[in-house]
Amino acid sequence: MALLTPEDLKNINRQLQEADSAVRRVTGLDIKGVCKDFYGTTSCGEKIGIVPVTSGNGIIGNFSASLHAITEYFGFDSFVTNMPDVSGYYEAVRNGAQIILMADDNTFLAHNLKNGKIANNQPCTGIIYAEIASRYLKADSKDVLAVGLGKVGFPGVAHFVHKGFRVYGYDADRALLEKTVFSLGITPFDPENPRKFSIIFEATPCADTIPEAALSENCVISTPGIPCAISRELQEKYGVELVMEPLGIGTASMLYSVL
Ligand code: NAI
Ligand code: PYL
Ligand code: MG
Repeated sequence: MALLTPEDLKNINRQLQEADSAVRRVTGLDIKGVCKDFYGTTSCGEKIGIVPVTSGNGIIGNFSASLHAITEYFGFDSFVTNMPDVSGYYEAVRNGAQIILMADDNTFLAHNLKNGKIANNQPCTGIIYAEIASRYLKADSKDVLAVGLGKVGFPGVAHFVHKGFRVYGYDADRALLEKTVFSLGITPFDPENPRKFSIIFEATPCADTIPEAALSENCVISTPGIPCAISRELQEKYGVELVMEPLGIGTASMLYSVL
């Protein structure tokens, strides 16, 4: 998994506010509104315990603090444990946490201890970015370009297919592309022979993954991928509506899915 850096998480409150404005322009609802509507759940200020985890590459600077800011932004009552790992988990439960948030290098989970529901960040992120893009108020068709079909991208693409969108998919890994074409019935996108889209979904760990020829004027690019899939110049040239944020939208999706 491509890991976040402390730099990605700088000014998380500002990044969240900007993402909220973009989601409102794209869908007419804010992030919370899309999550509530999609999952059919509402939050009542549940208590969340955030447990830092030291295994593998260890603690990421700003990670727990960002989760604290994000969960408070969405109206939850959260705290970061003083101790990491198993001791932190014990501390979170003893201090009344209803939901646990914790991540190692492979899995970022939300576990609701009251109802037993558990969520994984990768599918929750793919699904909510796809859901946001699928609601684009100015979309000119139900055609979607999806770039990156991995652990975040695949569930996002499956979600578009489930909602009746025609997905044109691309991944640099030819075998993965063929597998996805076969399992989800999508159409392979040929970057050598591109066409324009008003809805684009991207989930890769690379920059500049979307060919200019695929951009239509005022298209939406909904992308959890870090770094950004498109340069600022192209964004401005085509008036792209960019939905991109490093942690909060996916975390909101996880939390609303376990309420
Ligand atoms: P993954 O490694 O499972 O999938 C990435 C896919 O992108 C791979 O299949 C790879 O072949 C493909 N790819 C790489 N370069 C490409 C290119 N130039 N053109 C087309 N395809 C290309 O990774 P995963 O877990 O799906 O994560 C994707 C990105 O999403 C990462 O940058 C990760 O950090 C980010 N992420 C962001 C979150 C958020 O809340 N914003 C949450 C979770 C992940
Ligand atoms: C959840 C993110 C989104 C992108 N990549 C994923 C990532 O960076 N995962 C690793 C999270 C590790 C957290 C670390 C800590 O500070 O507790 N163990
Ligand atoms: Mg990217």
